[in-house]
Amino acid sequence: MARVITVGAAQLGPVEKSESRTSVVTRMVRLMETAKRKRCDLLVFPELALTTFFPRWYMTDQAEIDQWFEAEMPNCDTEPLFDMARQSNMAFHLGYAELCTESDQTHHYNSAILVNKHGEIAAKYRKIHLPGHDEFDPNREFQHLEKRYFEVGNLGFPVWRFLGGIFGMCICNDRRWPETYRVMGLQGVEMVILGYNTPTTNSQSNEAPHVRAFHNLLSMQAGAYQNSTWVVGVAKAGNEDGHELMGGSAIIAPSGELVAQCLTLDDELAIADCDLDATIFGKQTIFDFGRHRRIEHYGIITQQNGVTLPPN
Ligand code: ING
Repeated sequence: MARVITVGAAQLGPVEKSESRTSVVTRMVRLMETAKRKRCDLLVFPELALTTFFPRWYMTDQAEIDQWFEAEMPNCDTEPLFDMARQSNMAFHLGYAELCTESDQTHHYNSAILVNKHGEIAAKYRKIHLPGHDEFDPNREFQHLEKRYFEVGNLGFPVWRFLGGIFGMCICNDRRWPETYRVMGLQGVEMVILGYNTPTTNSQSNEAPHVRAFHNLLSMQAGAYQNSTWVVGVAKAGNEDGHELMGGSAIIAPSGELVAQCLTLDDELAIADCDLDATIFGKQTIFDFGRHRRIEHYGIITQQNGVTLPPN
């Protein structure tokens, strides 16, 4: 019996500083309407979908920083997305900047949620691998201040039973770390969903843009293949106030093969029928962790962070 889910990668084009949440949500609802016509079961929006990629800007005033965050979810700006989910019988993924209060402390996370077909939040993830830096860096062509504006996610990499399968989430830079997929792979994940806002160029080197596009797919295709899971990676793309973000949103099969990809840097839908049962063969043969993985023979990991070099 196949467990086919029709997935829409809902890439967003640029969101500039001046664009309102209402305007962005209107664009997102339009993509949901198209996805409904194409019978999508799940629609995946990018990381920080509701605003411009504000970590590129150096800010010191907390009120100015907090304007980019959502204090509630859903809220009056995003409620139309939840309404569309209910009306369209369609689940969706949303990345956004989360402002929350936990035990009387205010926290700022780069977060993502899974919303079910009833418009209810079924899962939440908070970004763990925060790239960039926390103070203004004059040596960079542009800033990447995620370490300044977000705390490290405190929810780990859980998986959830969702839409008849096992789903997990990560966000952007998380996709570059093999641990991200393996931690979820060890929990039987069948589809990893992620959004990204990735600058087309490297602020610290003259890396060619095609290399960045290569690394984007390499990371996601490897994660998919090595854990026999679907991976859906969706960009916010295009030129935001003079800063280029790459596109390349993709739906990747458990074999690691590229099944669908967005071709533009605008609002665009790439759709694929994803059979969750396609994950079974890899999990029961080459990546049957129980039969083949021998972590007890890998040698002792002397430290969790940094590199342990061999003696000279
Ligand atoms: N963006 C980038 C990403 O990981 C980056 C930052 C790009 C880091 C390329 C290293 C190399 O895709 C976010 N938002 O994490």
